[in-house]
Amino acid sequence: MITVHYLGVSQSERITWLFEELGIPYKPASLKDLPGNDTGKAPFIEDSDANITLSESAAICDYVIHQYADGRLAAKPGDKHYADYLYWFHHENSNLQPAMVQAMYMRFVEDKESPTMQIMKSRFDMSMRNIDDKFKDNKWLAGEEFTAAEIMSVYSLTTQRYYTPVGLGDYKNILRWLGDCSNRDAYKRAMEKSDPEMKLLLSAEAPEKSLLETNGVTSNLWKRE
Ligand SMILES: N[C@@H](CCC(=O)N[C@@H](CS)C(=O)NCC(=O)O)C(=O)O
Repeated sequence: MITVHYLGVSQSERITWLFEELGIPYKPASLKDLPGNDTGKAPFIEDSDANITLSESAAICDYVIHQYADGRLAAKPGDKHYADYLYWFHHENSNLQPAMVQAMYMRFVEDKESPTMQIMKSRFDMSMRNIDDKFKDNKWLAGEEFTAAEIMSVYSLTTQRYYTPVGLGDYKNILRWLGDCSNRDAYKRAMEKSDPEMKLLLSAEAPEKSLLETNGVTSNLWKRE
């Protein structure tokens, strides 16, 4: 049995969603100080059958998909969309999430017109435009099927916006895709289990303030009304 250690309002939601999509039993548990979790971050899994512990969402997705699900939700070498799958699966933690985290801190820089800020802003805009453009002619990130690339990517454009309050009004294609992802029963189940109190950020509107400005997750900003 795999125990999924998670934190609320966090990237951990990817992993509960993964398990719900695959229909594999798992034990949800909150994150605590555990041997093997050297960075202290969530998500973190313990696989008691294999005597394995693992952090990093992308590594956990790959591990569970290939160890327990015969590669479901991943493209395989030789598949038409294999390269697309690899690109978008890794794009999240190497491009989109770092862009979101940078933008989260940019809010606190006073001189918004400085050359550094201009460069960072244009990189952020480019990253968002890149993903929106992807959905102009594509329902999903990698071909005709929903894949783990979706599971990796949704967090940055939804829950992360409690930390980086970015509106999505200029990104209609992203909004359509978020609607398709969030309509999945597995997504609904996962969010209900891992963040039952959280209002989901699925529309264009973002909170006015970041959780960094309002007492973090102890604030009421992220709670359902
Ligand atoms: N790259 C990691 C990021 C993990 C991460 O940053 N998790 C945050 C929550 S979103 C965390 O555990 N923060 C607690 C802390 O830093 O103490 C992944 O994809 O799993």
